[in-house]
Amino acid sequence: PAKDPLLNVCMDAKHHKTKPGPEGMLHGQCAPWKDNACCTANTSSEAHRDQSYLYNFNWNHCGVMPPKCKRHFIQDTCLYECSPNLGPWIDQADSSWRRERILHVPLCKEDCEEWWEDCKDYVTCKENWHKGWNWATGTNRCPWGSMCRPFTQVFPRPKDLCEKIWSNSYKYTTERRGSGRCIQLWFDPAQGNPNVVVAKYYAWKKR
Ligand code: FOL
Repeated sequence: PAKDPLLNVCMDAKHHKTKPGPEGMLHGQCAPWKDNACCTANTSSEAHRDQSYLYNFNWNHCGVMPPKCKRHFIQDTCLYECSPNLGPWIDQADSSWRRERILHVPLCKEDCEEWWEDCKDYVTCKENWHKGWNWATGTNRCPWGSMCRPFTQVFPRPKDLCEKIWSNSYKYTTERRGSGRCIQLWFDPAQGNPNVVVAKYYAWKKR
């Protein structure tokens, strides 16, 4: 049978490999993708650094981001850079830094809710972290006129966080982890990558 172009692919973005494949050593939280990944080992290490060269992005733009919150952003970076199972949601991006993006990836309810819960004590000045920063110093700082406000004010509900922060990369769902109907940020690779069947299901639905 012809191979489905929505399955087992990498998006054409800033740091992605052209095709997925095994990576002997992926760093830390990106290790679950090592058997088949769109990221290199180097990208996986950078995903764990503050102001890594990936996007020069500063997580600490309103004070230090607590580790329990930061781990979710690291996991998001690992999924975004490493997952070969996002094909059904790859879309054209009209931007200077990437040709393709992800749009409306159905995120499992628990992954979104735990992310929001663990970041409640943090503070930010922006709802959309893709656009509108002050980059004058080489890293993102809060734009003039914006104020650092509690996460719970900027993102009143988990859905607001997961959908708005990266310009609708994710869609909030009520699907549960393990259902085969939503993408998991977190998984135990001992049972294989649960997102493989999710991509197959949505690729089939799109026919
Ligand atoms: N995670 C997920 N899930 N989806 C994503 O799309 C995603 N993207 C990033 C990281 N994790 C992600 C990349 N993040 C800029 C800001 C953030 C960023 C990449 C680039 C940036 O340079 N913003 C400029 C506008 C650049 C432009 O659009 O031309 C700015 O105005 O702040």
